[in-house]
Amino acid sequence: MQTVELQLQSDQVSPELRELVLTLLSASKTIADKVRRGALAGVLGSAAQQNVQGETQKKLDVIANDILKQALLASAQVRALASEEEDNVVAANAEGGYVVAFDPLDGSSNIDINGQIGTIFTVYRAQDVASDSPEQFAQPGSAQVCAGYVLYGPSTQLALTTGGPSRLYTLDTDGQYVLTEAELAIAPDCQEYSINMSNQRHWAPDTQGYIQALQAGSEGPRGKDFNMRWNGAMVGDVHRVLMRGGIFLYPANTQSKIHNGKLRLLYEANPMAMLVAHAGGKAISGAQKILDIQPESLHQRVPVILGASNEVDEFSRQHH
Ligand code: AHM
Ligand code: MG
Repeated sequence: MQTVELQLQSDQVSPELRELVLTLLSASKTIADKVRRGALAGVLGSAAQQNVQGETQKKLDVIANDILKQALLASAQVRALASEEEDNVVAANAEGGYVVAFDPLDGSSNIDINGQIGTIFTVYRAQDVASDSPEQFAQPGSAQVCAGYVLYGPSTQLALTTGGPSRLYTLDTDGQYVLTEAELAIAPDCQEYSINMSNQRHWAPDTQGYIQALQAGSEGPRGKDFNMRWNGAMVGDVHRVLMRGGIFLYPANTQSKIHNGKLRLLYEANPMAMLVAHAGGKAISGAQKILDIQPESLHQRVPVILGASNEVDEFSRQHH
């Protein structure tokens, strides 16, 4: 039995980063416990307040954010943190060598239906600027030292990379994350796609053409049938891609509110792009690799197309 603690040691992850990852995981276990108890823990429903992006927060968004924030503020390794649920960068320990960004509870609309939800996180090296400066996070995804998510599903699972392979762990009843897939690998070809079809009329013509070709199946230009799956939680949809392949898309949208896609670069697109890249897949925003994007603001949104490498290439070929 290989616990995440032992695996991080054998992967020669520095003691400081190890400590930081274990702090994140300890917080995730507290969240997992509340998620599991659901209505019994009084965590369902709306918090009757909005975040900086104008989204109504659920109680569990706020609870998960507070659990992670308190844990990270108490860590000697953390210089600053950023969260979907925090307007600005929050300063932590001036001596810390790392900064952490997270989406405390991804897939908020699944909370009240007992659907898949998760915590997405990423770690960068702290920069030589004020702890609470947005510059701490003005680093491209290629500079991430660690990325992962915890999926609160029928099992609680952790996908994690510290620069080597993307690995999968499962939370045991004794509170240990145990290695269950040493190297996740996304096959280059696929027959499954994941997209919110209700936005179809708002997509760019190239995106509409690409999806129409998939829908045409074996009679169309692609010459094969495709299936479609959509969890409504990125963490669940990307997990499926990591487990059995496929392509996930949240493309640009002509609706003004999500003109540049819905998903956030810092704490959604980048960590997922790193996990996918370290499992042999690709992640792009259109013309650019997600991991190459130079961030312009903390809560910046980007189109996300990720998964099977040949399928992502096929999407690119149809977008000029
Ligand atoms: P959230 O972080 O507030 O939960 O929003 C992000 C989620 C993603 O998990 C998911 O891919 C997307 O929003 C689904 O959005 P929609 O159903 O509006 O298309
Ligand atoms: Mg999210």
